[in-house]
Amino acid sequence: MAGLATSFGSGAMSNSMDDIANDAEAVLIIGSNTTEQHPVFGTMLRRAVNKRGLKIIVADPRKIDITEFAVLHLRHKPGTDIALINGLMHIILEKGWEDTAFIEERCEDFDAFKETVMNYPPDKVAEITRVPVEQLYQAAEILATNKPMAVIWAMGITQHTVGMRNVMSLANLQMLLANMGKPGSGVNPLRGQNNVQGACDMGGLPNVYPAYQPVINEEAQKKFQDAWGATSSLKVGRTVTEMIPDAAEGKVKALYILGEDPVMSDPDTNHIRHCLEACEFIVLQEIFPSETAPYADVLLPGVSFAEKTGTFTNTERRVQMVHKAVEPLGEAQPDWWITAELAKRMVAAGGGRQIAAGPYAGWDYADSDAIMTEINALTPSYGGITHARLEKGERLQWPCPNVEHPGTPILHSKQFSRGRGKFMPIDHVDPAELPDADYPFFLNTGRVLYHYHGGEMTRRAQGLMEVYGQPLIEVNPEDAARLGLNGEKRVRVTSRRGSIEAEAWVTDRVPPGMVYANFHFPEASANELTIAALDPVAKIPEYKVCAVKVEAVK
Ligand SMILES: Nc1nc2c(c(=O)[nH]1)N[C@H]1C(S)=C(S)[C@@H](COP(=O)(O)OP(=O)(O)OC[C@H]3O[C@@H](n4cnc5c(=O)[nH]c(N)nc54)[C@H](O)[C@@H]3O)O[C@H]1N2
Ligand SMILES: Nc1nc2c(c(=O)[nH]1)N[C@H]1C(S)=C(S)[C@@H](COP(=O)(O)OP(=O)(O)OC[C@H]3O[C@@H](n4cnc5c(=O)[nH]c(N)nc54)[C@H](O)[C@@H]3O)O[C@H]1N2
Ligand SMILES: [Mo]
Repeated sequence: MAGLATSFGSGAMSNSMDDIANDAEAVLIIGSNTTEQHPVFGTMLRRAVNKRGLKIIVADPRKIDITEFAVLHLRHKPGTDIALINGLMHIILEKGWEDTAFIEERCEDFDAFKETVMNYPPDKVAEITRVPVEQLYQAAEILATNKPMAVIWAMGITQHTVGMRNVMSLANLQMLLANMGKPGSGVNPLRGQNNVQGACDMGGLPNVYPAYQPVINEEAQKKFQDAWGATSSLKVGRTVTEMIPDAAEGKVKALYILGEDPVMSDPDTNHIRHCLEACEFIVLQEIFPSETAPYADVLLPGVSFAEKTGTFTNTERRVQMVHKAVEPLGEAQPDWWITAELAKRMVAAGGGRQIAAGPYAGWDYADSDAIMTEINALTPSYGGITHARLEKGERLQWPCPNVEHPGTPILHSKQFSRGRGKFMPIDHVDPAELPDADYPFFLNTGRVLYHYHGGEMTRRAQGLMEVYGQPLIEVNPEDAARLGLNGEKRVRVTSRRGSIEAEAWVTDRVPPGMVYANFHFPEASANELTIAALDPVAKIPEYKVCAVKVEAVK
């Protein structure tokens, strides 16, 4: 999701968990189920509330656990974040709470932005978002008058057709209040997986080499060509959400899938099955035979996190060393080793793009330390992050350009990556599919504390299955009564794309008119229902909004 890079560069947290927990006076948690999905940070925030009175505002359609620690819960309609943030900024401008000096010295394009925000008076915003006008005023005052204030978000903000625009709106808010470059402030997307930040940093994106060096930049291309002795095209590649549908159209003929389970995790599962069936050749590198395994022509056994040595880069850009704790079973091998062996064979068969020599041209790595040495040489922000320093216990956050550098806990303290921070005028746009007479409910999807994504790992843990052993669909008590659930527990949820049946959890965690499902169990995965509408820039699917009907199963 570094596709979400705006004025802020890479789409990483600008600040660190420590400084937010220690120094923030207020925090806006918007679209992040922080205590269930980021339990370590969630605990730090709860402690900050109890110990020093940190003021939390939660903006989330669901009554998630962290709302118990919040001074205010804005329960807006899903997919209306832009209107909500514009409404808050409208009030901030009306009251003169913006930081004029910061805006003049550090930012640009304020006027066009202001003009747009002026179109979002509180009563109009209340109508779009269903948040009462008084709450909008309360929220704006708390956010503007408690400094520093940090904004924290996750998938509730990005998994929309306006995901990128949502993020830009939050950046506008923080520039308006000068909450940038200081402890306890900033724009803080919580990255989800142990190493999704590292994967993006290493160029696991269609448009960049490691450290976000653009593939369309000839200088960057030459640098990697000289180092690797190989070419790549100067064109931006495809994202996952484009590749798999392209397989159905014959535009992609083979897929090498590594550590992904698209049958469980991609939107509109029926369509995904069709695409995988149509694909000529699929290699799947896994640690378990997942739901995607039946579609693969070849299965390659990788090893799990506990069976290998290397680094993970976490949500706050901190590079952490992990060590092999158990020996791999059978023929399983580290993922890097399998990939290198595949590459060697491709080069030998003349199918690779290896054309010349270069200091890092071969694929003969002795271990992950040797890979890190190459990273140090080619990835400026990781220049000084070596295994030796990490082994000594140094806590290193990139950018860390050389071995003397202590790392960078807070970004943008003097200026933004692009120079001046650019205000963007952003208007509310409706989600791709809204409830109507045939499909009258909002479907919202995501996770629960006890399971991880497709559940391939967590459904194998007996203790977790004892606590949460089947998929549950959250249904509001008013809706349960209206549907005649009456003690009957099972519901059928149907969208234009598919249907699932599961037990209902009747709870006011969801508002009336909305149900919430997870994608942890193959027998009732939310993705049978979700829509494959994508953000036009980031190409992330709109997992957080589509329309469904809900029926009691007798
Ligand atoms: N236990 C556990 N932890 C995990 C994971 C897991 O599978 N299990 N996965 C990891 C990964 S990869 C990720 S990406 C993160 C995800 O972490 P989160 O993004 O925190 O998790 P989600 O369950 O996707 O929930 C997002 C929140 O957004 C809210 N929301 C829904 N729609 C909207 C909206 O329109 N606007 C706003 N403002 N909020 C909305 C939901 O109610 C929910 O509280 O979790 C990580 N941590
Ligand atoms: N409806 C809905 N769908 C969603 C989301 C949502 O909120 N709602 N969230 C989306 C998000 S944010 C994410 S990140 C995706 C996650 O989607 P996926 O990445 O597809 O989900 P995982 O279940 O984590 O799949 C990872 C697979 O990797 C395997 N694996 C684990 N460790 C290793 C390893 O070390 N090596 C190898 N080779 N394999 C390994 C596991 O067995 C598992 O089958 O789901 C997305 N899908
Ligand atoms: Mo994620």
